Amino acid sequence: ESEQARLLKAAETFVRDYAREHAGAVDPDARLREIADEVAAKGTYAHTPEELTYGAQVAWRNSARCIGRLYWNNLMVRDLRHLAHPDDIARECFEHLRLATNGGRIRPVISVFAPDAPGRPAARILGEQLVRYADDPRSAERRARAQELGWKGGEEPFEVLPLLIQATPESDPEFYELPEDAVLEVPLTHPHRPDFAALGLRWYAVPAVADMTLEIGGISYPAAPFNGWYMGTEIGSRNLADADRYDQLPAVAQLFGLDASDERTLWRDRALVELNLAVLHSFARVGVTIADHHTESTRFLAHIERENRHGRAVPTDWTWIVPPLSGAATAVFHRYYDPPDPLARPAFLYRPTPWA
Ligand code: HEM
Ligand code: NRG
Repeated sequence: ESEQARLLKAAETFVRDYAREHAGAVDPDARLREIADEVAAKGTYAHTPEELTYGAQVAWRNSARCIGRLYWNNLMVRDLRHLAHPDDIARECFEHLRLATNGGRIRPVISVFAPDAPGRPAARILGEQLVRYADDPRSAERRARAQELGWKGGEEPFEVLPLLIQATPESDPEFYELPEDAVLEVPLTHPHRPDFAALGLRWYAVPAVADMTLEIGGISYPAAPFNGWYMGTEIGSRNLADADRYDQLPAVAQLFGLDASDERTLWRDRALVELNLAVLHSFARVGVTIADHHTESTRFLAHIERENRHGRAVPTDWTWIVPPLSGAATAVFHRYYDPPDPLARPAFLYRPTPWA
């Protein structure tokens, strides 16, 4: 099967889905003839702004690992397909963070930069998220890469890494320090323990995933960073708690005087609760949107009900949806789900390496 045949087939599925969900707004046959002409002439085609918005929103709706999908329809889609140069991408990533941060009232946003074209892959944003810290073991590779490129930093705890943007597989990435006004951070405090602040913990406000490819109607958008808001457990149960991340449970246990010499004191569990409580308390204290895992679980079940009323399944990966704290105490634990469909499109896809 030729590349063009594959593209046309994917476009057909997408355009017909779009038409079905926008009854009367478009004639899919006419639109598909237009796309066929464009593909014959150029080997690719361009989505209309409306198709791009719908495609990005449905990619979110299809994300089987995301508990936050109730608001899929409210994703703000920034059409930046005319931008392909790393300098422009960096500048608009900073603007993305400002728009998403919105003074603390986090808004879900996606910025869609130029797509891959036949024989001409688009630029890549290297690293998992727009904002990451240099001393997070998960970012060791990005930190080393930045330092190789001449970045002077990475000595202090919780230093924000520069963005790395690579224009082509052959060129070196460029690095861009994030402006201070683009990165809102939250110092962690505890509602009943003033000495918690002395742990020196903090986290950033906006989780903006930058290493997944948005695929819509056969077109790949590898530079399409997106964000929602945090669920507290992502920070309190994983980022700061995992032994191969910030590994803070021993320090928290010590602060609270827990007996860490015996697993049966459940010191890990008690430390996890205190840490998660501190995360939720701290974000609320400085007015930054964050969800607790009980509320987000209930919202997700409301999402399933609403989708089912619209005649749609909600493909769901239980192992990612159940929160990493008090799993069985949340509403999402106690049921089965529609199985994830790896072929569902539009989608956010992993890539084994930035250029694969
Ligand atoms: C995964 C929550 C918005 C797409 C997740 C995870 C959580 C979550 C807790 C699991 C992360 C992990 O365990 O590491 C939320 C919340 C949102 C939100 C509370 C608030 C609005 C979004 C948006 C998009 C999105 C706006 C895309 C437009 C995804 C995808 C994954 C995911 C693709 C899977 C990531 C992966 O496989 O690594 N989300 N999300 N989410 N979310 Fe959301
Ligand atoms: N667990 C990761 C973030 C993954 C995506 N989570 C979201 N996405 N909430 C972490 O940094 O902890 N989102 O788009 O809101």
